[in-house]
Amino acid sequence: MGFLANKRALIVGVASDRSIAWGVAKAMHREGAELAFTYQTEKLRPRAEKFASTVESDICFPCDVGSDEQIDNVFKELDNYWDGIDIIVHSVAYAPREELNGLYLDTVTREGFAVAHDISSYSFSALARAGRDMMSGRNGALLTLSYIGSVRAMPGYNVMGLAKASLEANVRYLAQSLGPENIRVNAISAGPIRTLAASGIRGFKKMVEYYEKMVPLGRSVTIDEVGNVAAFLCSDLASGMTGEITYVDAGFNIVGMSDRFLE
Ligand code: NAD
Ligand code: 0WE
Repeated sequence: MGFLANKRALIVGVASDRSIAWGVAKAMHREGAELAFTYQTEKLRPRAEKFASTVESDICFPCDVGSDEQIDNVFKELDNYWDGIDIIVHSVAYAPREELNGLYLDTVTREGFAVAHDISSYSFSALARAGRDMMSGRNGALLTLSYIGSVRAMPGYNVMGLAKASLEANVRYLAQSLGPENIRVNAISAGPIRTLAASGIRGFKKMVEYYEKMVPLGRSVTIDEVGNVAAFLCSDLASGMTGEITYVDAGFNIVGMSDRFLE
């Protein structure tokens, strides 16, 4: 029996078979969890339904996380299928594309700042609030995805770095808020992975090349490697962990200088 047997998980953020959320969904399914999915726009609905079916799920709801109404609706609808929920995975980020290229100070705007923080950080709290009643009394777990640009200045990540810093603080405050209800809240800080969110980012290929030279493992991480850690963090195996930011980055965050530069 898998270590997520009898667990029910809502996965927010599958857009393609390269999505980190898809790696999470596959790992959770393998470990025995029952899954439900949301999709951002109607355009993505057929794709979401196809992905759901490959992990034996027929539960898919629309959810733009910028809308409280749509977030509330997800849990109203879910109530018709499940009597409770154990896991919510938040794998969503957005900032206006123009603000992810060039120097931070040359690109940041009041509007872009607000949108980035709303969609990439506040939405995690919004999901936690809306899902709280269905999660109570069952060793629940919330998980989100972050990036090291939250704590180090990285070229071009810009306002997203500020939004991820907010998201990571969000993890700590949600952990403190929900601890008394035995709901744990954690994040994975993943290394760069070529997903839709990374496509069209200027210099992304060069960034991955640099990263592969820097990291102890000498290679990038995969969505399946992130998915395995996600499944663990949301399982009872991690019952003593909350408020934690766990790096799944081939060791990037611990390196000062790579030996490879002396070769
Ligand atoms: P992805 O494009 O596959 O997923 C991003 C998801 O965000 C998509 O499903 C998209 O529909 C969703 N989204 C954006 N705005 C939304 C909104 N308003 N409402 C609902 N959904 C919305 O890319 P990904 O790389 O899998 O990104 C998932 C998470 O992983 C993000 O939080 C990202 O910051 C994080 N992350 C990515 C990397 C990387 O290099 N790819 C590294 C570390 C962390
Ligand atoms: O979190 C991310 C990307 C999130 C993201 C991606 C987009 C592209 C499309 C947020 N908003 C948008 N808006 C769009 O219009 N990553 C960790 C991947 C990423 O993005 C970068 C990176 C890395 C790594 C942007 C600049 C520099 C590095």
